[in-house]
Amino acid sequence: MKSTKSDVRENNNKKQENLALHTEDSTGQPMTTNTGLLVNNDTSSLKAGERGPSLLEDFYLREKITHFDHERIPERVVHARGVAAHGYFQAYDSSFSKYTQAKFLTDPSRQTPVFLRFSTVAGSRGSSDLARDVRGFSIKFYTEEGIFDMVGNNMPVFFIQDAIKFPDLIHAVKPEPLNEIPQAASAHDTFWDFISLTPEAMHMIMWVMSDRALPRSLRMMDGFGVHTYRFVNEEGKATFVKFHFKPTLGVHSVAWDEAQKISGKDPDFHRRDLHEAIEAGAYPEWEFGVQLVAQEDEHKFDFDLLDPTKLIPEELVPVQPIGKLVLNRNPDNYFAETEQVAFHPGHVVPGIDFTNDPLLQGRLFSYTDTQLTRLGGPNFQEIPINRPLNTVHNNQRDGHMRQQINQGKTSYHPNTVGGGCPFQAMMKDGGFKHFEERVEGSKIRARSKSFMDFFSQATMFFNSMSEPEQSHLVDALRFELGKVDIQDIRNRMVGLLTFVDKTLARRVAEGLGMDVPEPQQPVNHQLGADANPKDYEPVFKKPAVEKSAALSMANTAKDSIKTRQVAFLAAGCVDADSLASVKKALEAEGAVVRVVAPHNGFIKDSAGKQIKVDQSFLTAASVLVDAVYVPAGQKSVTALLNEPDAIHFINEAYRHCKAIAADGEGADLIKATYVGAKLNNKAGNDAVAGIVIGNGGNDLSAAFIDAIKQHRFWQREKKDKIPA
Ligand code: HDE
Repeated sequence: MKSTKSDVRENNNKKQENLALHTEDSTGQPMTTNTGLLVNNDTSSLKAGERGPSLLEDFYLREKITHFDHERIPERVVHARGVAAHGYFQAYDSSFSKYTQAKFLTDPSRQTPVFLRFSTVAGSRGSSDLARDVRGFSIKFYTEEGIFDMVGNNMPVFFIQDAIKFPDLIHAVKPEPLNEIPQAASAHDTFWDFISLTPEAMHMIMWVMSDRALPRSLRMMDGFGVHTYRFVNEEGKATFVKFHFKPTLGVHSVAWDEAQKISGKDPDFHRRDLHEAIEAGAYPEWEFGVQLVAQEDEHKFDFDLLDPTKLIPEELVPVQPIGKLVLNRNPDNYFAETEQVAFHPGHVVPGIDFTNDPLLQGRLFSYTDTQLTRLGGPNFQEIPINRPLNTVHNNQRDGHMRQQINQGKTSYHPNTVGGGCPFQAMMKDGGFKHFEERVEGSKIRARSKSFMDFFSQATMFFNSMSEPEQSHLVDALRFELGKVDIQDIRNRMVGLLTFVDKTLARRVAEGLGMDVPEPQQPVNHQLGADANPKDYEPVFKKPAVEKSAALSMANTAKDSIKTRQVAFLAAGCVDADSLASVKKALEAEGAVVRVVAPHNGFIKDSAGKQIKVDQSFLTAASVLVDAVYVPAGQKSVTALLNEPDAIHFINEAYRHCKAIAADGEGADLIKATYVGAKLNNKAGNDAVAGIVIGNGGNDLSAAFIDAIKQHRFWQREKKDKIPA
């Protein structure tokens, strides 16, 4: 269903009305040219005779082809691949008005429209969703006081401390210039060359090599503002603030082997998942929370609050919930909305201000600058998705693609001819007052010496992880550095890892078949040629917090199977009750059941009822689902036993540590796989964790639901690997 001028649907809000003014629905409409002329023939060009040359005079052909020729715009230089959705934010109460005058954060009666765009960073617009990468998390809040953009990531820290290094970082990670290889992957020489010379990146490297870089779903990942910002209250008093968005479904990931396979089976896995969940009414939700630090406590931590490679451990400053963010509507048009949306960390509203984080400061320049080219000129704020709720009045005029038709004679201020309008608003009526920070200092091109601890939080992150998470991180580094050809780069990287954790370095070195290099003082290459390295020596210290529970995904919410995809493997004569009862139980909990069979169309169950097949083994894959179930039914199971893809399905689901259930004869299929031997011999231990076998009589649904809630049984990985 499309929203039209007269049909404003669902979360009926001002932004939607505003977008509806620009939305067109062609249902029941004749075709026209861009000048409004009716089109009678859209299939043949104008020719001199049926077999003759086409005529230049064919204005319709010319218009159509010309428009087509210009359909593409430059993709974003970073974060090119993205997907977005509409929704709203609502504060829980007014308690934060002590800290901020931002009304959308303190007035619980308001629902502020939002547009959230998720992205990967390195890949092109057509790359796979499952790249090992940071995910962008950008929210446009259309508040009554103007637009606030929270342009964040799914990881709370960043690679570099100063914006001036951003082009270098991105040039290093993007495909190598001589052959444009590899696409959407950091596993190549230039990235690791740069990182091995940039010790400040080590904390972020821990995050990007962790499972956080492989989200199960965009709906199951955190969002962070990364930089320290400021809240400012009505009295002008400021408080430092870090932004957090925690998903109600918990933070979950896929396995690396799985990610690579998904990239082939369904490169649109994440965008499809988001679209389908919203269409099904399973609206993704995040709790917006803040960490607050009083102005006078600025120097109380063992790191600098302005250093974007550091986070504030939640043990030191808890995250306080401020409200809920819900996504409840898919865009009507990908290009018009998701592609043309323009975020900017400099879009703030009264009550939210910047700090002097040197990474943030550089970003304040970059976004408008890049959008001027990407969106074709200075009027991109007039594109419907970018417009604020209120009407814009100022003296800016003209430029490419101007939409607003300004009336009157004046376009300057002050004026008398236009009655002094648009006039400057009084502060009491709103507007932005910059926090009056006292700034003093000599002009100097240098890095703060308080930024020189590169390792302690990397160590804290590694310490905080569960054993399987640590193993995944080791494997990730082995994979990435295994793709590096230049041995010196591997040496430098493993050398840097020794400062994070010696065992980590040893395990990575083992995988690379090399010795751990003698620990050497890491050289801080990020300094100017004339800087005295002695002044900028890395600082080595123990992390203030040894382990932080919030950093491990093992501690995330595991209380729901909502939107989880469960494959039911079945063939003709599948036991009617065994299929229907489990399906009903899972669907009642919000899971999505897909019947996978040897062929498309329909199969008959044991009661003779037609069951619709959702996918055949040709188009289905275990990597695309969260759990697998084999219902009872002798004939059905015999057919599946003759289907190598069914055997592979189970083996692969087992390898990726997913919940697996079988009922009655269904257990025979499990026994025919690699999993079978484990069932016979080792019942009750890690090898069979998450496997639920029913005897055809009692209902296994409850046990299966509990298993799916766990997301993964990583403990299985400690045992022998399954060749799937
Ligand atoms: Fe960005 N970044 N960035 N970035 N960034 C862009 O803006 C930039 C940084 C982030 O969904 C660009 O419109 C610089 C940190 C997201 O449309 C560009 C620096 C964080 C998105 C740009 C950074 C981000 C962008 C490219 C170093 C996390 C996607 C297209 C100072 C807090 C926004 C565009 C969307 C996009 C510049 C660092 C997040 C080139 C110079 C740190 C989520 O302007």
